[in-house]
Amino acid sequence: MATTRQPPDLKNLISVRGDGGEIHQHASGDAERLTTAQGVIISDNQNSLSIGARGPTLLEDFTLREKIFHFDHERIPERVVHARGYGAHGTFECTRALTDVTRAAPFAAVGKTTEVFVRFSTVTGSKGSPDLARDIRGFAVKFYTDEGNWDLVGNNAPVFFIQDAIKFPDLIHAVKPEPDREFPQAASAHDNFWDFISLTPEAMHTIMWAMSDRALPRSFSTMEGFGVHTFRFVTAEGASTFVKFHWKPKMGLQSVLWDEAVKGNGADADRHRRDLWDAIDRGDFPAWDLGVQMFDQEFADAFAFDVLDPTKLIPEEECPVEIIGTMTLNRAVDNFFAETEQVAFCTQNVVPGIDFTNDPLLQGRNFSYLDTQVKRLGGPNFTKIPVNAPKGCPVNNYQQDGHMQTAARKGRVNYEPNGWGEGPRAHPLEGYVSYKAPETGDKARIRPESFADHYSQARQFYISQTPVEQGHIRSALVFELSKCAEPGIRARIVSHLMNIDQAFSQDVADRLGLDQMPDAAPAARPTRMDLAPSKALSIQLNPPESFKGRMIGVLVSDGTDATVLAALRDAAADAGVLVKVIAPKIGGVADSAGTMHPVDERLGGAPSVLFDAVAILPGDDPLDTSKPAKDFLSDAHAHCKFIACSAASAALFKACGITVATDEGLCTISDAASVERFLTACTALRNWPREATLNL
Ligand code: HDE
Repeated sequence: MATTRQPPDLKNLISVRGDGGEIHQHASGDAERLTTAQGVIISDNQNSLSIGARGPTLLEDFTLREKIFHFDHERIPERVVHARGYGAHGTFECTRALTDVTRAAPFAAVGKTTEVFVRFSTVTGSKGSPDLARDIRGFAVKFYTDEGNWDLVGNNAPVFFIQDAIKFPDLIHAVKPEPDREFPQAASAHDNFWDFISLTPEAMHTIMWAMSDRALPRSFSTMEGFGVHTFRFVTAEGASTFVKFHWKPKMGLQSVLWDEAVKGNGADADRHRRDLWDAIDRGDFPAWDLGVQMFDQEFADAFAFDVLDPTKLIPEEECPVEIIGTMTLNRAVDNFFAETEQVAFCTQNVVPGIDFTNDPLLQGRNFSYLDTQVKRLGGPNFTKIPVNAPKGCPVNNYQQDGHMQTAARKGRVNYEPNGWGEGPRAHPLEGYVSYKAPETGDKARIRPESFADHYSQARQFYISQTPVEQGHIRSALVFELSKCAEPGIRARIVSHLMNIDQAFSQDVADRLGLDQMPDAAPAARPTRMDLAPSKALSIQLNPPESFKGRMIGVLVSDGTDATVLAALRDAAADAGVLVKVIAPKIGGVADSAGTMHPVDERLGGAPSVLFDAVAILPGDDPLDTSKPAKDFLSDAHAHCKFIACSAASAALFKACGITVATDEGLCTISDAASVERFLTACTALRNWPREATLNL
């Protein structure tokens, strides 16, 4: 599948004589003909039509006018949120039929496949912002089912910052660049965001997710996805079961450290999209299991929180996640703009068998997404754009006209009912029927009492993390709040953290240099201390099964040991681990046997933050004198990565002040057996005990 580039066909470079003398231009030869949008073949794509070689350009040059006109209109408004995103096509395969709980088409039979399009995104940054911002990630899936399109527009966190849609514009205004100065970009570390959060206690649970390693995923394929809201499965008979959706990555969960993210964004701002593109290109298709938590009204009534409250999750220990299918992304887009930019997810796109609940955030979203698509895509016919059009079933209705209409009905009939005996009619049994939820109540603006506990699950998330992960949350808060110039904001946030955990808030306060602890924020409900830790909430307690799909950066120089390099390459290939060779010169590197090896990256151009583990295998070249080599090793060490070394790498280790003997993450490799041991050790992803020794 790897794409190779052909050099331009120089045979087609012909000479033509213009008034100004001899010039060169590319002629078509046997190639396809270049045309205008009207289909007229273009004779010259290099020179505008003018009077004389140095004279004025003519208004009648329709080729020039059309080309520039189209270019001037190439941009559409970027998404208000989730502007930075990347998509791919794939397939969902049902592994457990759910006909007893839903008539939803994708779950009709084991083995049934449904085409999907997925777009991952960050929330805050603009379209050109770096991939590894600290942020929640969007995880939006369009199922092209044979009963219409179903969009599951989720995030990589199962909870959200706010409980009611009416607060969304304020939340997003606060986190986006501040309006007078238009910075910071793709960052929540600024006064406006934390000011808003400090006055929004319901955000505390999601803040814990956003400050955790979850907000720095290693790649799209190592993060979970969640539908967030409670939805309904509905049977053909109209019976309803509540459901929460979970995507579980086959590669396992993995995140990076903040320092890696910062440096990685500089080294490769496109890291996540490149990772997805490359994985699909080499046939290493990213996959997720789809899991569901299903429960009835009785469970909902007994649950400690309101299942309609989007700031709450249901711990997997209380309601298991049952796997019902697998999604595999196996096809990159042909064109980013046509597909990824124009894809229009709408939460209200549901199919028979899936229905909404009264989650006020979901209700607001159902209203919002159509508006945003009309604004972005210019009219109501965006559903005809191929990436948005249903694939699994016909579209047949009387909607007509509007901007960019491409699917006009033939004939006289454009209304229903009609006496002509033509055209589509509704079908009461096959069509979408909403769940008959009985509703009563006063018309009023009321937040339910059952939404009032803002701290208990924030605490539950915190105590579910390993000590290392808890440390990362505290460091993230210290970093972010230190970027707030207004001391009062820092103190207000600490006053909320006090309701989550005393030692936690004290540590953050100490590291912020708060002169005295504030009073704890007044809590509408006291924090529950009895909620048990949930293992599923920790990344580190759920390590991957293997190191497959990860990447080792192998730093070599001329004379590198041929046997060790070959053993590492062979073992990595067997384990499905990628190897990138990094050397002082991109032109190639010679091993100890004199064999030349291609080099993937030049030292200095590929810092170790881009790799999951590294190997330092120098030859005769004095790598130890070079700063890029020292940075490569020091960073890998500081980021707790597994590091393979050889006898020849001792000088570089010494130059970096790293002692091999004291660290289990440092593995000397000399033959196939030791290489095997190194790769097995790498399955742990990081040697976390090292972090405590680093004094970061
Ligand atoms: Fe969105 N959201 N959102 N959102 N959202 C958009 O729609 C909105 C919310 C999510 O890859 C917009 O097409 C409101 C929660 C994703 O194209 C917009 C509210 C969750 C994506 C919009 C929310 C999401 C969006 C901007 C509060 C997780 C990217 C562009 C009521 C469950 C989809 C667009 C893609 C995009 C509105 C809250 C996820 C403006 C009003 C909660 C993954 O319509």
